[in-house]
Amino acid sequence: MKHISILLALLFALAACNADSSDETSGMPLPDHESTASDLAPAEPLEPRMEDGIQVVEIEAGELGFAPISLSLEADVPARLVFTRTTEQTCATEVKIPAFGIGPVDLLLDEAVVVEFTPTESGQFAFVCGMDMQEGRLVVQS
Ligand SMILES: [Cu+2]
Repeated sequence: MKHISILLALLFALAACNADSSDETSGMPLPDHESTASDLAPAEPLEPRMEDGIQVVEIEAGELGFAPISLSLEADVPARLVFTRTTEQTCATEVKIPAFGIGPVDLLLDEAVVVEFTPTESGQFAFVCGMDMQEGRLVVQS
């Protein structure tokens, strides 16, 4: 049930974000307006920073889910994802990366939990909470 209220909260947040742009999108043809596409597109995958040859990304598991929700990784380079759960109001008390056989790993409140692996193939892979409901995305490129 928590997922439903989180979803609703997200929808309300999205509706609020879109409210001020409703005037320009109500007309039939979309004006050739540079911000339109990026307003609707999902967030660009976050680039990791390199530390001693390891791609490092910090990921927060908060009330609205994982942040960043999408990150890019280079294939065949070791990756270190540092998860920190910052709320009790989430079911993301575990994380899994099924494509790479990782987890479930416990996410303790306000504790940095390190997940290390080397993505060996390119593609898009999910990292998910223990119940496969909250989800983020790894975009692996070779
Ligand atoms: Cu869940």
